[in-house]
Amino acid sequence: MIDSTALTLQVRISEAILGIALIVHCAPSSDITFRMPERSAPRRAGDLSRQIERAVQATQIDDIHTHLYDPAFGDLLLWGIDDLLVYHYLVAEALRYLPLPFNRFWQLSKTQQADLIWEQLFLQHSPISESCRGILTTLNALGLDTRKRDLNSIRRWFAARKPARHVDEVLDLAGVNTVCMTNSPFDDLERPIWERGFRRHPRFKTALRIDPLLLDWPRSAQRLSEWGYQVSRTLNAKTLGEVRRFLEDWGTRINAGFLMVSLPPNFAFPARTAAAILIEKAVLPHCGDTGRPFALMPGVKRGVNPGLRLAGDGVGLSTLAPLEYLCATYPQHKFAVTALARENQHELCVLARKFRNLHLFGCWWFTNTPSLIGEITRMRTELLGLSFTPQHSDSRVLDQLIYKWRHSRTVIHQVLLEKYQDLEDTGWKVTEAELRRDVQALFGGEFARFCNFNPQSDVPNNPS
Ligand code: RAT
Ligand code: ZN
Repeated sequence: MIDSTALTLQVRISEAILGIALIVHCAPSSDITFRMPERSAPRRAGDLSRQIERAVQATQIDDIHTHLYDPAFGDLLLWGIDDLLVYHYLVAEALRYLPLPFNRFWQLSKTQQADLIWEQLFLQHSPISESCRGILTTLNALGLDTRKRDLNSIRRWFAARKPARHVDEVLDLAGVNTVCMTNSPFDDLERPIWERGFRRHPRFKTALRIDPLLLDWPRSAQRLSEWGYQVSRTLNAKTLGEVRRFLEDWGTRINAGFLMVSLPPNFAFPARTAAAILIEKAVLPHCGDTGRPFALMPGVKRGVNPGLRLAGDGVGLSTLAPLEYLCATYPQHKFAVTALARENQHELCVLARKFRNLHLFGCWWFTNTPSLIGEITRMRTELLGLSFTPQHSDSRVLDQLIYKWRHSRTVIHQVLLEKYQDLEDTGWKVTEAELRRDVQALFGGEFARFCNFNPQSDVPNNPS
């Protein structure tokens, strides 16, 4: 006896077969063969998830933007529990609770600030924000017992670490191969170390950061002239030539992989501003000569609340027309971009589809939270496939590499699982070797390809 469910199923199958027969019949004669959707022996979701997890965990990351320093820079390389606690992301959160004038907070020692932040964000309230959770992920991964809530024993544990060994152990624990520093000749603590020279750590790469040069030309003109460059405040041909010499000197001295600048939301290009003139007449010629990409980070409103110091910067929606202009007008140049505003992400993806000299990277700063990494990475894969770099850590404290990458890896795994699951539903099979290849592309391979790619030797852009 056939029950009604089986009967309905049989009718549906017959309808489906009839539908396919009609399509085949009506289709113009071709060598396309039609068949029922492939459903045989699908890989179990658990297996696929494990394979992706293996690829995501095993792939060593090239972290393309951090604020860490080569250990040769001594105290400039921050690490340990107090530096973790006084990270400006946590300062902003703690000062929301602390009944203390900002200047009183800044007068305290680092240890006192850390004590207050621990008290407010970990003991008086549950530490559920991304930055707080990050500290606990880090401590837990390092083998410390977070249940004890004992700040002083955590301090003692770090005090017993040997910095030189700690660096490699943290990088290894974080699954990070190399980190790219943010190197600024305008930083008075950093500059003399470069001038003196030192033996480079092979896992620390360099990027030349030029915010002051572009965003505060009067002050930078003064500094460049102190350093022997013949510049005037007027951006005439001689001055621009000297700025190029400065970029050349520092690009070579630090062996910079690329140049970087963060920009306000209203950045304009082309324009008669010092920033736009310097970009057009010094930065882009330098990048053209050397093949170095220019990384732009639009959307930061500096000093929205200056009393908070480093924690006082905000976000604004950027106009991306200047970026479109740059990509279209300088097809031989390479632009790497991360935008701070969530609302800029979709337009940016569409722009990257139009211009292959544009590489999108990272979920920057306020977008480096699990929910936004998920959203942005999903959108990027849907519009760009694998031709982008989903994340950079922006770590300022060495140990942060552990949590920033643990948290990001988890989200990237989830997004990839969804995407490969969708592929499997079509009958397409991705091998484990292909999964590893794809993850390597996302974790630094694609950025390396972009940096080495020479747009001049290839056919022009072909917008889709
Ligand atoms: O994320 C941060 O730590 C910010 O303070 C900025 O440094 C930002 O990442 C930048 O590079 O300007
Ligand atoms: Zn940064």
